[in-house]
Amino acid sequence: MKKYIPSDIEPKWQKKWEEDRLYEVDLSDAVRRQYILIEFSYPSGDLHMGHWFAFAVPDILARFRRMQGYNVFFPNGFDAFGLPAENAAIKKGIHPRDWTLSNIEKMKQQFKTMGASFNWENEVITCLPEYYKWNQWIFLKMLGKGIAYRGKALANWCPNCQTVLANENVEAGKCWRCGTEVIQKQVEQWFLKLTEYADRLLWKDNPIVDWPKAVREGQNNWIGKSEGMILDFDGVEVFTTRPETTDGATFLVLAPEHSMIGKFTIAENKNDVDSYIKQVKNKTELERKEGREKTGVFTGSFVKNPVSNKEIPVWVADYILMGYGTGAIMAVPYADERDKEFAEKFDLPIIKTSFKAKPQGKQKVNYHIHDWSISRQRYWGTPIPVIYCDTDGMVSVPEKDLPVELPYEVDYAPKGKPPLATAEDWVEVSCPKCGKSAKREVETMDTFVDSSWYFFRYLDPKNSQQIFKKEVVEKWLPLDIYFGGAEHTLGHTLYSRFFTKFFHDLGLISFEEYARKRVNRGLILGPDGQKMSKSRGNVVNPDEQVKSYGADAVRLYLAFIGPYAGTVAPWDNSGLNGVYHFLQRVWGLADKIGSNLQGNDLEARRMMHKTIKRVTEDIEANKFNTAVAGMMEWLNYLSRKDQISQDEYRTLLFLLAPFAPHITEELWEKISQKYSIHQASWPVFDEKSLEEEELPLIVQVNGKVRDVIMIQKDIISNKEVIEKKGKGSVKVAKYLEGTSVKKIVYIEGKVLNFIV
Ligand code: ANZ
Repeated sequence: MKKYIPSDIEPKWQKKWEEDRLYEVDLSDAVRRQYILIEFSYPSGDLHMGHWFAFAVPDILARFRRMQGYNVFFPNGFDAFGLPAENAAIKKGIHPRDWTLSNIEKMKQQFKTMGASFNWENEVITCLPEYYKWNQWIFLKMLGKGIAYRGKALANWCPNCQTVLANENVEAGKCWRCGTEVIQKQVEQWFLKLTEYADRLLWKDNPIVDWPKAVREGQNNWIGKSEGMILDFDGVEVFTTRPETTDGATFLVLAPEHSMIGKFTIAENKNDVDSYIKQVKNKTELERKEGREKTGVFTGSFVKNPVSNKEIPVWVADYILMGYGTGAIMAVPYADERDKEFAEKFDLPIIKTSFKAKPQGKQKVNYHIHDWSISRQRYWGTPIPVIYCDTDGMVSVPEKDLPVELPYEVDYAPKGKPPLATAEDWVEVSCPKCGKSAKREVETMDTFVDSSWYFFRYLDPKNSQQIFKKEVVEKWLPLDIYFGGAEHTLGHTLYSRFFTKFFHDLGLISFEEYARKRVNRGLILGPDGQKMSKSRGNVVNPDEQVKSYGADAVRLYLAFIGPYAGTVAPWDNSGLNGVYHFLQRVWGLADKIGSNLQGNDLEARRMMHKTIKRVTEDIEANKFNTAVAGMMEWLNYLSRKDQISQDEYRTLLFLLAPFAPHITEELWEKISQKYSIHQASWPVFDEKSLEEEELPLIVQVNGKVRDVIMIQKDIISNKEVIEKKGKGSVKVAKYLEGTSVKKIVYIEGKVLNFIV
């Protein structure tokens, strides 16, 4: 047979599969369904090795499930709004829309070289009006229910990007995108009321939903449920989780933003208090929480401790945050570390608490999670569908007028006001209520809104009348499995759960969790063991690897590199070479095909069924690496034989097909003249063939063990043959010599005893 040259076969099959719509799914048939999803990608314009690891490996599971007879839905799309497009536009003068759409085209071509079985016909691209119309629709529903609201809050503000940042987008006090120092600023913004769903978002024991413990705990900590009490100190409300320590409260602390500071500050202290408050302004929440050195200032006033009845001083300090509890605390330096540090620094009394104090107060549950700020002062996002009218105030855009399309012509260079404000023709509208001239909202939505519900839309992406058809969604969701990055533990995967619960409450769906199983994939590092990055020069380009070794080898290598969940492994070219060599051997093995397996070739049969079992169970557990190892071991065994059977070779191809779809299609066609291997049935293992065919049997003479012999399983109940075998043992024969056997006791499969 001619040589294995991947580039001769891969593009050919990719084209044919696409033409034949081989993976097309009938969504009306959900009897044996599997909805397998990978977090969609941002269209950066280049498919890197991280994408290959993210997408090519789960494709193994999708193909395997199809061969098992499941109706598999495996869509793909693009999370296409966001800052990089806008930054590229500012830098290079290309319009964000053009930049994004051409990147998508390029990436789709690259995706095709992977040979993955995506349902592209259900593609979702979030920056297109047919998608973001529904973001706006959801927003209006949320507005109607009070879940979306306009509020003012201290926000992380990036002076360079001119935008509000969510807490998780601030890394060590700096903007995650550009590295600029983040400042604190009071800004009006749109919020989604995550806090209203906080309790329902807490993970409780739920046996039907299989999410990693680290994700569930991470989300629960982020939500941060805390049960305590609100106590009153002369009109100041404090939140405490330790009311039994109230007798030890020796001072009160207000957050620098607290509204009662003015009331408590006496004239002599006013300058100090004002300058302290000013100085705190530039600190981020994180800096205040970590508080290397406690700082604060005395107001000059006192309040009464309701338990000890002592007058205690009122201080202002930035380790108290306005956004949590009531923004005021009773300080118990005897029991609380931070209060102790503060008391020591400012020489405040520390007195023993009885831990028995029982103050009057109200029970209160607090959550650390904040409402989700979703407004961005940027261009490339979903316009928020509200209109401001001098007469009617804020008015929703009527549903029939959706989508509010993003105008193409804007000046998106940062100017301290949102770029949409520069599109005057677009901004000016007539009020839907009174018809007088009014203005559109010029802020856009955080792109995390787009990704909070895209898995619903995949099921019905072209529906222009409804967000989705309930019947289809009820049949296909929750997802059977959701693959993604660990970085989305606090963010995307929680926001999606929130949207799902909101959809549930709207009556759109009957379930409340959108994914039965979540798998956080690992990470492929550069050959130097560092994160791949252009600046380090350690990037392995998948296109080049595919050119040299073929997509099948790259796929197989990525599957083999380690357990899919959590592996962090460096790229290793010799490993890629190794799997390439394996594929070559599979190719060459076709020359050894002889007659079919004979019934008595028990060992060969056992090896085959053992491998089927192993590969099947490993794929099911997302242990693609050990599945590959199983096939390698079997190949070694087969290679040692002069001849292998049709059955063996066919089975090897079937097991390998999800991993290396092109080579197996080619070989399958060669040996069987059939097409397509990807529509063939997954091999089923035969438990019987797995069993060892020999058993150990103890042979005794007068009850004493004289030998242990191996007997074939199929003769186990034939007493005559067993007796002969026993007598045939040299060790046993020694004791039987010169005696006469009076009786033979045989316990089937266990003991043979000669009584002499
Ligand atoms: C007295 C006390 C004694 C407290 C003690 C703790 C230990 P979690 O569990 O996070 O809810 N606190 C309340 N509001 C605060 C704010 N806005 N900024 C900073 N700290 C605040 O913690 C609640 C505890 O954190 C509260 O209980 C309060 O201090 C403090 F031995 O009250 B405690």
